[in-house]
Amino acid sequence: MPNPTNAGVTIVRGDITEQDVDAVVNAANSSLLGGGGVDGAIHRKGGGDILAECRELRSSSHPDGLPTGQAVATTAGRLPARRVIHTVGPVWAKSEDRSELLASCYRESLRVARESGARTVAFPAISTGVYGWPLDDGARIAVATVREEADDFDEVRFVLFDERSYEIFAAELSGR
Ligand code: AR6
Repeated sequence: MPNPTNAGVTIVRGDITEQDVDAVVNAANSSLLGGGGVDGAIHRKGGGDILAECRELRSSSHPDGLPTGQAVATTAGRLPARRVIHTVGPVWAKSEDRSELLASCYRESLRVARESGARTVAFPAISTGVYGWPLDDGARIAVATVREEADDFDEVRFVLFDERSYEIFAAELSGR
């Protein structure tokens, strides 16, 4: 059932690496070995333990990389969060509707969060940076998907890095 009241769904303007929550979600790529944007910031600030665990996951459960739309958890190293959940967003494509893959990132991240006992989770705006997803559509998918799952958590927080993405997510959450 969708959660029409946004109970437990919050929004802040800020940096995902500074969130003191049970789990922060990383907008990773399928290599799990780091990159730019959110991914770069998480590995830089979190330190080498996260990368070491990612390498282990690659050699054990995901030798071909993590498929788009899926999620895995690691330690959070030096970050204030307890866990990092790495998910791989779809690259935006005009010729193909990949919305279900983007929704899957939010859904699967929350499934992994739930399995690891997390009560508070923070998300960046997956795929809306390097992967080129239009912000308004990315916000619509993010909010709709998280609302369906938020009852299982004390808080699911959207962390938006810049004013424009904050405004777009805020408008989506308030139904404007
Ligand atoms: N905290 C919160 N949001 C941030 C931060 C931060 N520290 N830094 C950037 N953003 P992106 P993607 C915003 O590019 O589109 C990487 O190289 C940013 O403004 O991080 O899913 C990976 O390795 C944007 O709105 O992720 C992949 O190869 C949003 O976070 C690829 O980028 C997502 O931007 C993934 O691309």
